[in-house]
Amino acid sequence: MWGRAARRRCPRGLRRGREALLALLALLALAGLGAVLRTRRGAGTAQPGSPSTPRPPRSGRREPVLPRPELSEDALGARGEAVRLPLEGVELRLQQESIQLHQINTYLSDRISLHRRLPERWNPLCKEKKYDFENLPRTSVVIAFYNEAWSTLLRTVYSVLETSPDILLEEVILVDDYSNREHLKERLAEELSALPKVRLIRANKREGLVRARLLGASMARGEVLTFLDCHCECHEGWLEPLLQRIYEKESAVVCPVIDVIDWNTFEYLGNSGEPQIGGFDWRLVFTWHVVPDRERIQMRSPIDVIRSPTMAGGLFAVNKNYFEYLGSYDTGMEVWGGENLEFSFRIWQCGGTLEIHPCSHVGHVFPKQAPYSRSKALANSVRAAEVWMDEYKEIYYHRNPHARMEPFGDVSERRQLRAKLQCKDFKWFLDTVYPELRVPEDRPGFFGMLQNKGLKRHCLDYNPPDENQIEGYQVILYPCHGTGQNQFFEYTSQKEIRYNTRQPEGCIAVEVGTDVLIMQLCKETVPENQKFILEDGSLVHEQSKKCVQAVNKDSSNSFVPLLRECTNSDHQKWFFKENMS
Ligand code: LR7
Ligand code: MN
Repeated sequence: MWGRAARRRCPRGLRRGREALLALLALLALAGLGAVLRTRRGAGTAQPGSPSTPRPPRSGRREPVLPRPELSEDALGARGEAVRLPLEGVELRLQQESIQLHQINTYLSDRISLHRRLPERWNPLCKEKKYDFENLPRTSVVIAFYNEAWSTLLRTVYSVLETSPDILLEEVILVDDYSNREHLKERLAEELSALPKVRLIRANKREGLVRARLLGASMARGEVLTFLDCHCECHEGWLEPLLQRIYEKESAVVCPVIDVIDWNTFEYLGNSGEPQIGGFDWRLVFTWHVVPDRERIQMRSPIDVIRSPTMAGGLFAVNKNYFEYLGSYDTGMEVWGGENLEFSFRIWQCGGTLEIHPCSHVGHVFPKQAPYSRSKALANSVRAAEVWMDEYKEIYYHRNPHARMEPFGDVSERRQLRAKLQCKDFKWFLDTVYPELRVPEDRPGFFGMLQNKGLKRHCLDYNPPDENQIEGYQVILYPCHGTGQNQFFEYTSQKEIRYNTRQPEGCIAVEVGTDVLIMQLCKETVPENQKFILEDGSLVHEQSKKCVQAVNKDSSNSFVPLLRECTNSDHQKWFFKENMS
């Protein structure tokens, strides 16, 4: 059962969940959504499957829905290896244009088979795992897409059909989120109509991925919903572990391991070792990190599920009734972003678990850069913070002063949902689910931009070339911009100057014998070279007893922070500011 609130009110809550979804559907339809709203098969779908509620054994094939067509060994990228086409002239230009348009090398993708095989990327133990095929719940796979390239979209569909056991796959629902590319119109409908179990529905205005997915979910007949992005490739055996886990535990939301497909070479990367789990930093940016020991000692084997504080967002399976009970998604979220952390917080705080199954692998093409505007992500994150983070939302706002100004709409319904489900608070989440995340002190007057007094509006700034590898570069000075990010620092009671908009956190340091400020990773016990004393505006490096000064760089007009003998000059004075006002 589904935890405290659920145990008492589950059937009612369920019905209400469904009513709410139907009401939402009606609303969406009114708003002009869902040109092809077909009636759902019976409003009362089966009760969620679990060992305690056995369903009559089903028959069906364990083989995939479709067989993989023969493919010659030397076909391009036929086994997931990297491909680089030797192009010149017109062809090279076409390839570049395709990258320009999709931020993915779709010129190459179009030349790789839609039915290619993938190299084995799972733990060998996964092959020996047995599944209750006859008893497992069936799933609807829901794939929303917006202006996706032909071959990446079709390869996703074929890979689902060619890797999913027939007996487990109810259907594949493709939701066109009001794309305007020609190839996604009649031609796509025609191509898909020839495929078994595949349905195509179209929004008739741009809904964004949250409402597009919900439109698909509202039509789903399967007991489980499995969401995928529209540029994925499923690895052999990806589906069984997800469904088996949900069969064992209805309130488990289960993600596959996400392997990387290179946007330029279409190489299928990833490994059979231990997967990474999801976290976030205090800007509410999703992060990956290694499995903590506290989790590893709980696992009964290397192929046991791994609990994860958050999910990346696009690829997961959930019992459909449980998804509705949990409040599906926040329909006030637009386009892209934020829904993954919102859902992660909600799963944990409201009694579910979020897990990654090491035996389920799915590849995802990470584009070169975002192919469409994602400016709504900020408002979406604010909605998540406002509903789920309690007073900890301030830590987020400190690092994104602009978020405080962002109009985020009405979240009262989502707060009511939280109350109705009697969800736990964010402190519980941090303490229990994500203890690795340090909670900043953010003492008044000791966080924000660190501005120099002698210069006009110049602030400490750190701009790592690689977001995921922040240590090693020099701290600089830059005109204050007031948007947090690279200019956000926190001075702690442990005398560190923390650069903690990222995970893992950086700490400003000075190597012995040098006078430059560089970034290192923070440590459990603060190293001597990371200690600073901030007093009366002076910033003294404790180990060297020298002061941080804005120093004119080779008599140009630009300044850098360096250690100098203390003089009390304004160029050695620093003060924290929260925003530009
Ligand atoms: O307006 C839109 N309408 C849509 O239907 C915008 C997007 N979409 C579709 C889109 O075509 C795609 O199928 O929604 C899906 C996700 O959009 P992407 O692929 O542009 O997103 P992403 O892969 O860059 O981003 C990740 O974070 C998102 C936050 O909102 C979503 O949760 C994505 O599903 C998620 N992707 C993954 O988790 C795959 C692994 C990436 C990582 C880490
Ligand atoms: Mn994606």
